[in-house]
Amino acid sequence: MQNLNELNEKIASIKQEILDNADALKSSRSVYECRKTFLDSKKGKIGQLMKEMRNIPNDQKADFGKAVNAAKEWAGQFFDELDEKLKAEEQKLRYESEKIDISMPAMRTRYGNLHPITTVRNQLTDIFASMGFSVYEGTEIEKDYYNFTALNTPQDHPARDMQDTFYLSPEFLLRTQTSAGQIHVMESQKPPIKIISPGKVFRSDDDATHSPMFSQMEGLVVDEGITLCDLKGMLDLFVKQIFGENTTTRLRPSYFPFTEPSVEVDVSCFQCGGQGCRLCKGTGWIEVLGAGVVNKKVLENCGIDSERYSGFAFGLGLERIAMLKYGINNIKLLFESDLRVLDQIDD
Ligand code: FA5
Repeated sequence: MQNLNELNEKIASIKQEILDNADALKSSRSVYECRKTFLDSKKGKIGQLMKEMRNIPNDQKADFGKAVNAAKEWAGQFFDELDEKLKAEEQKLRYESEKIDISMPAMRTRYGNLHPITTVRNQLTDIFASMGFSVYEGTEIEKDYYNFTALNTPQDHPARDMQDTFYLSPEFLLRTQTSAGQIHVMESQKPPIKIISPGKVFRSDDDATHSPMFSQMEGLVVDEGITLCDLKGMLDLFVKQIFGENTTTRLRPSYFPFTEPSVEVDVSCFQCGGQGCRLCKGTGWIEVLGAGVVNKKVLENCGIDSERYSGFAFGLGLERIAMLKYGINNIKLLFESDLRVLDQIDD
């Protein structure tokens, strides 16, 4: 380039090129790229015009510089306006796409709930706590002595066959009943004693209503003058709270080595009110727990004066109570953690 005229022609053609390109610029990003093509101080088409300064006669240099700067300013303003317009459109589109309809129904939030066994255990604990019972938690691994011998079930006693036991060694086993806790409590506390002992127990037992691992809750009361009547009165109160006001109890003779006399406790069927239905197998009664008056030999094994003190004990299966309460016909459903089942049981 040799003079101002040539420069003006060049500037005019660059401006025209910018205007021609403008229609194709549809995003602020493309405006940014195009701006660089023309205005980048080193490689831009307008930026490079300044390099021509050295070929221009001295008396035209000032005008040349002004003309290039004016072109720069014009192009800068042109791109700024285009950029502003496109950014405004882009923001509008983004707002449209992110718009939230606050009148739409909310997405359902899933809440967890307690497992039915935990719920039943908490309910029973609350009921017994309100009657003045405190909680003793034993251990799942027990000595044979606490699980059997001290409970008046020595080696080769036929009653050991009633519970198929997982032995860990000749001395240690997985407790088969929370009754083992009775001995620990009576060894360490003096009467009056009033405890419940919930926990997991284990037996080699497996069908629709029996599981190798299940939960029991033991109850033990020892004091002066305790009789079977106290047991019956307490159970009457208990079953009304857990199964409903109209539920009554019935005691049937049974056998446990650690109670004498021993009873099975039935409740009147809370589904049919005693008329007979599928739940109670037409009998009007449902068996819920084993109980009895603490055998004198057990008190003596624990160093308690059996002439002065007497007691009652009971033991129930928490899965059995949960199955009755929630109409579950297979104990496995309680251990499979199938949400379709558990979701239906929310007390
Ligand atoms: C006992 O375990 C006695 N210790 C209960 C007891 C305590 C009697 C104090 C007297 C005084 P039994 O073996 O019947 O008794 O078990 C009690 C309850 O545990 C049963 O009624 C049943 O509901 C539940 N149960 C027994 N075996 C299983 C099993 N394999 N799976 C689920 N529940 C079971």
